[in-house]
Amino acid sequence: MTNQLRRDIEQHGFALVPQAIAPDIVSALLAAIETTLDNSRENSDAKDSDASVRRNSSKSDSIYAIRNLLDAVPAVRDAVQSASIRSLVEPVLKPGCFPVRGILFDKTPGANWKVPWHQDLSIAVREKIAVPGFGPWSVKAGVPHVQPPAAILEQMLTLRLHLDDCDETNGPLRVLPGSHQTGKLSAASIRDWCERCAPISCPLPRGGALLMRPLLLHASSSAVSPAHRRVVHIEWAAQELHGGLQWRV
Ligand SMILES: O=C(O)CCC(=O)C(=O)O
Repeated sequence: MTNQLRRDIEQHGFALVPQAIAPDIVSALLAAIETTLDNSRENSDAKDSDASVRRNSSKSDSIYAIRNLLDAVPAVRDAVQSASIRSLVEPVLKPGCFPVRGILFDKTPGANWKVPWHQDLSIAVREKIAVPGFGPWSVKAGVPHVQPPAAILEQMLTLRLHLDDCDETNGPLRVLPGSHQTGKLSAASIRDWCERCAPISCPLPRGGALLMRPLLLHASSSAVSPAHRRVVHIEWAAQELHGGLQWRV
């Protein structure tokens, strides 16, 4: 299974693991996330309410993402170090690999979003330092982000843990297999990929996981029957950055 996983990721840029984490880990993650969200809802009127919790307009019940997830929900940081999770990531990267960024994505009736075809090009770093090959820079939820050279993204892996059943009706991720192999793509190349490659939909049950390369083209539609679609998205790396730049871990 491990070899197949490695081959799928190398060749297609992704692999689906329908049973990746035990039900008790899913429940513990959900409880920890709910506690964070309850605290945020209580403070949603305060000026300094946590910028990591992303809401659709100002409605406190329509939360669609938590950025800086590894800091915002420490239980996620612990869970991703569990043997079941490391056994998925290590064979693809290497035993010393480490999580570098976490985001919770949710879709709900109040926040039923969609995203067009794109690659994940940004990484979170501790501080902005000008280094050749890195840029442009941005700030997301108070954290400096930069687009690194493709060679760094090619050595990373994203793990998407599903905390709810996600079928074709609630906006599963779609991917274009093989699109991770040709570096950062221009808008014209993305259009070209969309025309000539059949998308693969990635529905998964609660407790399932999608492993994917950040450079794999992916998109998702709004849910047809919106219900929670909570996904813990964790990016992993296995090498340090250079030129004084540091991962924000
Ligand atoms: O969860 C989704 O549907 C999309 C997430 C996304 O856009 C991303 O991982 O970059």
